[in-house]
Amino acid sequence: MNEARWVEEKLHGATVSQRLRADRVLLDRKSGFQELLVIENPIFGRTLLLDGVVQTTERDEFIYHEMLAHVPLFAHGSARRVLIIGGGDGGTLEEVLKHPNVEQATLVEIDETVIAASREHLPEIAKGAFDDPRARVVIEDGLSFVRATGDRFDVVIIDSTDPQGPGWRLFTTAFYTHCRSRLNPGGILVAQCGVPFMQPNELSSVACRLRQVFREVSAYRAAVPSYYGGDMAFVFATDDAAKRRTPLDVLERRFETSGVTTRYYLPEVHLAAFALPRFIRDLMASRPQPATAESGGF
Ligand code: AG3
Repeated sequence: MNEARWVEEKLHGATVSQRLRADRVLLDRKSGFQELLVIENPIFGRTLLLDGVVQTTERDEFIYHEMLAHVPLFAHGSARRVLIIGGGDGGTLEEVLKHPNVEQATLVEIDETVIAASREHLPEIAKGAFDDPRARVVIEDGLSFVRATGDRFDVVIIDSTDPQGPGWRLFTTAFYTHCRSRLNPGGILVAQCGVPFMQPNELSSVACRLRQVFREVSAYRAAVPSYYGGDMAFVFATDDAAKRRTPLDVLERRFETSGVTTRYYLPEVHLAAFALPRFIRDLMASRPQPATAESGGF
């Protein structure tokens, strides 16, 4: 057995961090884009870190991936074509493909080594989704993909890293503008937006940029234990305000008829997730603060 090693997360500048005991190191390598680390921890199971930041873990990935996929898909109700930007571990892809209405899910990942590492070391996350005939994988930077593609989508899901690494382009107004132009009428875009208590500027900047592009911008949240510091925020943007207000009985009917099985998502959880505590609501409406060293340059 390997000697236990502790891995300290590098995320919130040098101010505070979480540490995970790595009873095994399954992978420790650099790709052309970032550093990949897969460890095994007794609480979280196998855990993927990119550039020292926890991306996903076997034990709590269901919370994040279910909320990222099912909230826009059930709010939409008849999505056939879904675009996932990032998400190389395949967890979002797996949730999206649970929907029988989805005819094709396109996953655009900049770093193919993330997909290879996840398929090898974290097979329980994608659960074979990459082999589903409805899955289409494109290895490309998300911004160039949305700029160039002629395809149209009903839902766009941005399953990115934080803006400090190669994913920074996925936080720009230009990227959101291209995404919107690839959405069919009634389309929805969602994106992970960090932990607002720790990364307030990430949420206020993204909300502000999205508002330049979409008519209706709101946020919802879920606590994901391996993302240190409280609730994670997800932004929800659309030109069709009714999609944000899909009522409970409609969500319940869609959920039941879909046959989708979940461990976190439920129609009631969906609606409740949009109830924002005051400080998060204020962040959605506030001007982003100038970047500091602690905010990771964001
Ligand atoms: N991407 C989101 C990781 C966010 C980490 N941020 C944080 N802890 N504040 C996860 C990719 C999983 N498919």
